[in-house]
Amino acid sequence: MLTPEELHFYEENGFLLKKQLIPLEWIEQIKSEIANIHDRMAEKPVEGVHISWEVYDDPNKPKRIKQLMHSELVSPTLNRILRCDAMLDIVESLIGPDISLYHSKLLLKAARDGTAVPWHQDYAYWVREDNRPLMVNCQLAIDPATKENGCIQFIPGSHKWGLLEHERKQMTFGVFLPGPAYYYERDDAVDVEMQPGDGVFFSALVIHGSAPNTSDHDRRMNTFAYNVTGNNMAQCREVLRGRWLEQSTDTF
Ligand SMILES: O=C(O)CCC(=O)C(=O)O
Repeated sequence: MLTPEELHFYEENGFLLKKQLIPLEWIEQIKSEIANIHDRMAEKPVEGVHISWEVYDDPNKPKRIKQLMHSELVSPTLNRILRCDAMLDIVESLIGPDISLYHSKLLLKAARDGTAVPWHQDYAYWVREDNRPLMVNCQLAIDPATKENGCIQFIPGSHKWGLLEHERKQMTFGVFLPGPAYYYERDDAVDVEMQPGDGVFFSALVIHGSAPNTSDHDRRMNTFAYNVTGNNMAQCREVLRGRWLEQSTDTF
């Protein structure tokens, strides 16, 4: 559970870093479960998993995954983590006791080749009439995340600005805030550097993005997105905790 100070920080800033959220043994298991994932997915897709590939001008570059949606289907340990008490206790502090899985995705910003994520609010993707902006994300570090390899960045307090107008393009992370470029450095942004096992929780409305990976080190992260059960139920994958669990048939 979160301390009153941590809750206050989240309410004021729209994000909160929890150091050592998940034990390192579990992170090592994830690493072995996703070893060679780029080549494996290029060779043989897994049913139910949706891959967004990096797009390069250079046709000789190897195929690299930008985002792997429904990562719980490729990593049993991610599937275990998304429902573990260490995770759900914090989610409960942030959105209450009725928790559903919205989705789980790997963000595999590959060494040298991983591209930027433009500034956006997740709710710009998720907004629907039957979907209030109640969701919370947890981005879990599998590798160290640094400024050089493109750690996540937030605009503190921007979750209080409401949903802003976004531009839309037919591409992965194709919903983004208008600006001088797809991604650009902002003076009002804070970098959240992380060690393996750390997790950063953030609101559906906080503005975030990340720079390209200019280092020789992969920046593999997994974002778990949780929703209040009953809020846009059609988009949720599974009821995880709360009074709805007994009533539900588990998956949707
Ligand atoms: O991978 C990143 O740096 C950003 C990911 C993101 O936008 C998200 O998890 O919602």
